[in-house]
Amino acid sequence: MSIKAVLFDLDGVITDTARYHFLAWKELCDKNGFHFTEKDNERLKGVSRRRSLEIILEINGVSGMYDEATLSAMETEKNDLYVQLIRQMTPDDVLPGVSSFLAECRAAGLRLAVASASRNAFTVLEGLQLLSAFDYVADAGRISRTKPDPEVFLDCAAALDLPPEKCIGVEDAQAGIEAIKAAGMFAVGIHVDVTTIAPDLPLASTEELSLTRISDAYGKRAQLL
Ligand code: B16
Ligand code: MG
Repeated sequence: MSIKAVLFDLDGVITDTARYHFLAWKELCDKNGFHFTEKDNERLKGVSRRRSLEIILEINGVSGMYDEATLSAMETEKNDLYVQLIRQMTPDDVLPGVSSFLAECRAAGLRLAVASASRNAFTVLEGLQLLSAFDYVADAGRISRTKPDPEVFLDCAAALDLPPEKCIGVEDAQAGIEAIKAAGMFAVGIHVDVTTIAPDLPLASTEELSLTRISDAYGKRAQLL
C-alpha cells in the first residue's frame, strides 16, 4: 500500500507560532493578574482556544469563576493581540526543511492538506505565502471536536476523497499524535514530548522530514499489520 496524501498540522510543524500565542496570552494574563509562564504555554500546544483559556484559569485556581460573556471577551482580546502578531509573518517564518519537503511530496504526486486546530490557519498560511501549496485547508471553525479527537484529520481525508490509511499525519503535539492514530493514520512526530501514544516515526525537527524516510517506515509498519 502506498501513501497518497500528507496532512500537516500548522503550528509547530509548518511554522512556529507558539511564541506569538505565548505573547498574546501573556499580555491578557498580565492584565488580569494571572500567572503564566513559557512552561505553562507548552500545555497549550495543539489545544483549542477555549481549552487553552480553561487551562490558564485552572493553573490560577480560578476555574468556573467567570461567566460565558467574560470568557468570550477574554478569548477575543487574546485573539486580537495574536492576529496583530501573525500579520507580520513572512515566508521566512516557514520552518527549515518544510518547503523542500512540500516540493518533494508534490513531485511524488501526493495530495497535501492542513489539519490545524487554529481558526487563524488561513491568515498564517497567507503570510507564509503557502495557501496555494495545499489542496485543502480544514476550517477549524467547522470542526466540532478538537484534537485528540480525530475529526480534523478525518475531515481532510474525506475532502481529498481518500481512505485514512492512505494518509499520513505530521504533528508536534501529543494531542495531535493521538488524533492521527485515532483516525487510523500513520503518524510522524516532530519533537513530540511523548506522554501517551508515540508517533510511528519520531523526528527531532522539521529538517529531518524526508519522503524516503517516511515511506520506509510506513512500509515496514504496513508489513507488521
Ligand atoms: P487559534 P495547531 C493550535 O494549532 C495551536 O497549537 C494551539 O496552541 C492553539 O491554541 C490552537 O491552534 C487554536 O488556535 O486560537 O488561532 O484558533 O498546532 O493545531 O496547528
Ligand atoms: Mg501543533
